Amino acid sequence: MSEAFHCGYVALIGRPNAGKSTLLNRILGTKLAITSAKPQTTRNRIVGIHSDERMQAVLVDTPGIHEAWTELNRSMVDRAKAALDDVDVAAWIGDMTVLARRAEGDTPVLDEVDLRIAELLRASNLPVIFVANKIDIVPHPLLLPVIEAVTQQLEIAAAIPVSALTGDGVPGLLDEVTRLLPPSPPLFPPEDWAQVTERFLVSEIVREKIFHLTEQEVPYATHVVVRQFDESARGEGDGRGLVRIFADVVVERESQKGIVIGRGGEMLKRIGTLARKELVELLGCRVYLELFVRVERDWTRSARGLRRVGFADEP
Ligand SMILES: Nc1nc2c(ncn2[C@@H]2O[C@H](COP(=O)(O)OP(=O)(O)OP(=O)(O)O)[C@@H](O)[C@H]2O)c(=O)[nH]1
Ligand SMILES: [Mg+2]
Repeated sequence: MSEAFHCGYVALIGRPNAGKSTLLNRILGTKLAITSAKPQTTRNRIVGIHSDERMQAVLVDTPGIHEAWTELNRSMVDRAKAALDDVDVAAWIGDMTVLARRAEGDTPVLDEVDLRIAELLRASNLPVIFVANKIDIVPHPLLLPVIEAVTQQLEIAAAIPVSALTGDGVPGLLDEVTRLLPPSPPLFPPEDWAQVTERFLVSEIVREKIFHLTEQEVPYATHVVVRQFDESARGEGDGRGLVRIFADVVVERESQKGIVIGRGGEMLKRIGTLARKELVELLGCRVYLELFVRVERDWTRSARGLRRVGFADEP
């Protein structure tokens, strides 16, 4: 007897750095979302699709929910919240390295931001899976008090310990997702795995290298805009074609421009080299990448600034 097929949307929600994007990539088995050890890496809603023989989960990665001060941060948090309006299930990704440490001490396990997330999820009326992430580095006995603290705030459908890094626990998470998604035929062909443009992926890959290579406020003040994506010489997918990409790296101060370019252009060269290597894999052909750094003064601080750099039009 064959079981009904399940399909629907799942939002990955949580604080910055919890491992939402790492989990998305792990489930898809490929890199879609950029990740970094720095918080607030993801700024958009990024949609990836997991299909197997019993279900299709349309996964929506979101920016981390945090105390937002600038217009950019507010806009990121708004996008995360809005994601809850369009999904069937919410997965609350918790960073156990943070939560379990609190459980061990005598500070409350959930802080103000965590409580706000619980409140948002309660108000959404969605079935919630609490995903206890990073269990590869947290002793299992510490999970229980964390899960207890969560269930005191919110009725959850399940609590699943996972490691997005190693994949441990992820099959069990997908079982739970299947159970909670409504019976429905697939919404997308099984070969579809993402709903993003190549242009967007290109800008994200460049931005990721900036997150990895620069410090302090610089990654947070940087936006990447693909100005030109010329695939007229892309060819037939035999790897010999060429895509020419011209992208702007937008920062908000002259001093940041200096840092991104580096002494003798050395930093920009490192960013470009690492990004280009990954773009060759992504696009399956040779890549010419030219980066141009420019200043859009205080762009993160106003709605007008977000519009000027094009962030306001992104998903
Ligand atoms: N040890 C360990 N590290 C993890 C795990 N999952 C994620 N990380 C690390 O945690 C950091 C943050 O991961 P991301 O996936 O970028 O986190 P995020 O929740 O998407 O963060 P934002 O985009 O900033 O909201 C990275 O350094 C990851 O390698 C895990 O299961 N175990
Ligand atoms: Mg992320």
